[in-house]
Amino acid sequence: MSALTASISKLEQEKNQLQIEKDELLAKLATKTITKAPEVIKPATKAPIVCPVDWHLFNNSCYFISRTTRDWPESQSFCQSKGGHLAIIHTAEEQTFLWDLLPRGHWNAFWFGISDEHTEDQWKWVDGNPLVGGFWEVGEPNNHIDEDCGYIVKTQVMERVAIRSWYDAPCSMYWPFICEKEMVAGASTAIPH
Ligand SMILES: [Ca+2]
Ligand SMILES: [Ca+2]
Repeated sequence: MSALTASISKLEQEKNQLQIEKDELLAKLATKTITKAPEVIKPATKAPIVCPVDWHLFNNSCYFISRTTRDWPESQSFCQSKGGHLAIIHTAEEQTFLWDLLPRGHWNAFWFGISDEHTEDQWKWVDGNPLVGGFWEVGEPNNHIDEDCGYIVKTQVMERVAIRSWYDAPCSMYWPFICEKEMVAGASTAIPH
């Protein structure tokens, strides 16, 4: 009888030990399942912005330097027909990027997206925001002959610099112009012809 009791006691000990091992194995399995899950989720990669032919990428915008001439309102209409607007230039880096794209000439002038046509000497961008700072030539803007539209000049004179190249002129002048179109990474880059 006592031998039988001892046998039962031994079997119960073995049962308890097996229960402990089973719990440990289940715990290990649970850990493996949890740590494996994140590997399945990969971060989505954004497609890079690609500008159409004749458009140039800077930050998240594409820029177009026209070869034809228009007055300032027609220039803005042309840019809008491409889903953009006359260029809005906020930083010296952006100004310098555009300057480097422009060809030199006797008096090469290019409209961009600023005017004071609504209130004299209150310069506004084509998106309605007021100008802060700017890259005017010394003595400009001077409203010399009722001048309400902004343009950039690049000449053969090498001393001229990007950050002092803005002038004002009558909006009816016919000049080439600079369009800008803000782009969204991964979105369609189609620009209507
Ligand atoms: Ca003016
Ligand atoms: Ca002027």
